[in-house]
Amino acid sequence: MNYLKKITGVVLAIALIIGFSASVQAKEWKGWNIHVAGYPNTIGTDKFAELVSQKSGGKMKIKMYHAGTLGSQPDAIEQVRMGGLEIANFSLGPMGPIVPEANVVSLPFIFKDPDHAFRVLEGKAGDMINEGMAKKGLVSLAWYDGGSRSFYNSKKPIKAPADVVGMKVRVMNNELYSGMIKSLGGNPSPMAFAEVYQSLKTGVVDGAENNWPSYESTGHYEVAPFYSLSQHLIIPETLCINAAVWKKLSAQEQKILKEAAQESALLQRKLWKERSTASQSKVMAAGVSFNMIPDKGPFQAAMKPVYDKFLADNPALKPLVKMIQNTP
Ligand code: GTR
Repeated sequence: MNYLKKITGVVLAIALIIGFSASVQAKEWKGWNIHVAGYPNTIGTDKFAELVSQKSGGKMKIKMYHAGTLGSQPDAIEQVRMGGLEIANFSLGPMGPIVPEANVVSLPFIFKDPDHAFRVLEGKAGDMINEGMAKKGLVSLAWYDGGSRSFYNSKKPIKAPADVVGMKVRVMNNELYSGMIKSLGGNPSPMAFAEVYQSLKTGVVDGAENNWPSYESTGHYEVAPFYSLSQHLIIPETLCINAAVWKKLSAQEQKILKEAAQESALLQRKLWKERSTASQSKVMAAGVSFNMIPDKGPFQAAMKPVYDKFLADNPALKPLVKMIQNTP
């Protein structure tokens, strides 16, 4: 009898522990971020971790690992999906090959400007992207600004698609970007972010494309000083969490994460605007040759095969593409 009581006691204790840990975080979560100290996303994700700790009275802990120290972005996306990492700030660019709904933002020129992208994300199209991510094990908590990306290279100003012909251009890992460069007559070279500086420097690639803050923070401007304002891609970023971890949290804990993420996003977006201007000034002062592209029409027209292939491969995403294009 005594023995039975003991067993029942142990079973009860285990049940209590399991029940409890289902809603209270037991270990410190690991967060991935690709950017260096002082970058808007680095400050934003640190703020997120700080707010989560504050709002949970120290019960929920996140340690952010910056500068891509926990691996490349495609690897980190897998890690967060599988639960090796819990939290991350990802660009939707490298997520596209895994989450088809998220890939629509990587269609060149789909957004009018970064504010248009945020209006889209706040509407039904954003819900569809969220659902697509959730199906693949990622829950988006907030959207960060990724500005708009333009071409830069070590050879000459790009003014028309003809200037890209024969150029070796680094792209992020996503067929859409390779298609984009091929459609302009260039040779795409998919490569991890961390390898781009050296590749530009040694001539493995002639050019790449990114927003002002990344062009500056990576030092790419030192080795590829021609920046041409094509603004061909506007790729929003997400602050996200592993879906299995998310599902185990109590409603209160989920609320804490959401609120902290939204607050951190407001900060990131404010800092983003400031950094974009500051980065531009810095690279210009360092002697970058910058040009506008008054007529982007030929670049947009050249993207027809990219859209055609994407829609042929993903017919179910046609309504989402239309929805984005029709969002005022
Ligand atoms: C940055 C972006 C990173 C990464 C990088 C790249 O603008 O914030 O997440 O995608 O571009 O070009 O690899």
